[in-house]
Amino acid sequence: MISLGKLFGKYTGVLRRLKAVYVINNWLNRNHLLHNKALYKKYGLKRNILLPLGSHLFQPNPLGHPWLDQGEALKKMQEHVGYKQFSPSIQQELKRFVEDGYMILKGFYKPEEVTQHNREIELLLDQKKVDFNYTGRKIMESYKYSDYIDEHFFRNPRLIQLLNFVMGKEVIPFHTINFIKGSEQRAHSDFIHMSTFPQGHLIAAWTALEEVSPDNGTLFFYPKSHRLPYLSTQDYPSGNTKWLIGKDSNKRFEDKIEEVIQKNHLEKKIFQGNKGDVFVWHANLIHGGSPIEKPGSSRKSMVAHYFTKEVICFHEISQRPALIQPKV
Ligand SMILES: O=C(O)CCC(=O)C(=O)O
Repeated sequence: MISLGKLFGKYTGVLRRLKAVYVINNWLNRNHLLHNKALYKKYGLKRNILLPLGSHLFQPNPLGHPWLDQGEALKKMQEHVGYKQFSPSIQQELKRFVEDGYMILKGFYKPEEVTQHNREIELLLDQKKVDFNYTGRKIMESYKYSDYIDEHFFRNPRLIQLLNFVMGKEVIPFHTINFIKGSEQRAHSDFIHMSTFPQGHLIAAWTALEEVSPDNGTLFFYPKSHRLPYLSTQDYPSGNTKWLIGKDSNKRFEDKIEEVIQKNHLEKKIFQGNKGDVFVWHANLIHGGSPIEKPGSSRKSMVAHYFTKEVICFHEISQRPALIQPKV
């Protein structure tokens, strides 16, 4: 499948900002957008499926949020027959997800599974099947080239079962990002990058593929920030025009998030995972990567993002419909 996304992997120039380029990419990948016809109809959106897409085209619909973002979520969850299938420790984490916006799954993967995962990444890099993208830190979509990563991690049945329960719908595995060193990414919420209508139908699972410490760059996050309003490109000066994505839109979004953190006096926490631990976060949880205190340290990790079925999936920051592609 032709994908400008792949060609663009290392490209940082002005074409990245041209909405027309994305429309061409949408046309080239139109088979992966056809399902949107029925969804646009369902949600009353009169728009060609190839055109740019953003939050400004939708009327907010809180009734469409996932069940655990609705009133009395804790009570409803604890009464749900599915809740009882989970161990007491997972049940505790599920409560934490509702109240604080994240879950910690200690020792979710065995050390030997993680060792094998790391071997697969090394091999894929050696064989040049994957590479770092333009950020210099992210290896996108390793699952497409490794059955092991796909089946044991991205589509791990125990993980999928848990995510389906949390989201109250079947999840759609969207993509994976591997890191060899810490991201040092500023505070953000993923929802601006992977957006849905109705809002909130996204969840992320981050796996520590080696021990994480301040030396190699922990994850940081702000408990309860998931309950703040979702931010869109209309909530900060994105610089978007009819034809272009704003030059510093992402930087300005992250500046806005800083403001939100200050204004709401959010408390920062860090996660120092061990090899095989999984940290799951809510679509709107503010998080990022702490600075690497010991230069040159590795911090192997993988984050996987999951949309849910029956919602419109897009990228608010670049105003694109999401291309949900099968494995090649
Ligand atoms: O791995 C990290 O350091 C942060 C990753 C992250 O913020 C993200 O994937 O959204």
